Amino acid sequence: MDVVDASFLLSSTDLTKLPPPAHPEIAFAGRSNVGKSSLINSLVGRKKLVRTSSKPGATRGINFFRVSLRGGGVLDLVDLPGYGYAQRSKAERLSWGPLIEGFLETRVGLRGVVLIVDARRGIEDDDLELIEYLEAHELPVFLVATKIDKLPAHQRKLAAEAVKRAAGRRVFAYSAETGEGRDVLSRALLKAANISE
Ligand SMILES: Nc1nc2c(ncn2[C@@H]2O[C@H](COP(=O)(O)OP(=O)(O)OP(=O)(O)O)[C@@H](O)[C@H]2O)c(=O)[nH]1
Ligand SMILES: [Mg+2]
Repeated sequence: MDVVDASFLLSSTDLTKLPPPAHPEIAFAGRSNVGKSSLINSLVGRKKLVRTSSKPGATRGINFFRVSLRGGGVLDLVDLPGYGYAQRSKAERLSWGPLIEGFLETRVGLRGVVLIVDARRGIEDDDLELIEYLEAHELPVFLVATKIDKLPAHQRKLAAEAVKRAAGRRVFAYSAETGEGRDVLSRALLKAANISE
């Protein structure tokens, strides 16, 4: 992704306050602490665009980032709050479903969802549920196995293959730490957004 400019637009838990759909959007979803925000920073090549944390629950609302690309294209990247984090308040956990589902069902500019899993943990039930939901809503899914750098080199391919088998779909191996997988995923996302490089 040849980024000219990247900036934070807004964060909200209110679907009516999100930006009007001016540009193609790509959303990033996954379990809490899996590395969603780090992946956005890595894709965009800006270390501190999105706040990351070693503690789960860092990303709360729906966060919009706007990226201008060298060819003139503009893409909105949407960081979604993670699921599966037990320490959140009950009210927050209960509000997650309607908020995310409302987002996924109403954004007319949404071109795909990057679903991120930890390469070491693989696919879990809530990830599979989200994949089924996205398929049912005919939203393109980009399944990413991230933190691949945390595995010894000889286990990386096996781990990615295990995720692929469990999900029955293509998987992108990724590391926000080393940048592995960045170009392949970038290309797939730009294609989905109909932006030529
Ligand atoms: N080694 C390594 N660490 C990573 C990678 N991606 C993320 N991390 C680390 O994992 C932790 C969580 O990363 P975040 O990007 O904040 O995760 P998140 O999914 O946005 O978390 P929430 O917003 O809390 O749901 C941070 O300490 C990151 O530095 C990776 O590819 N490799
Ligand atoms: Mg985050």
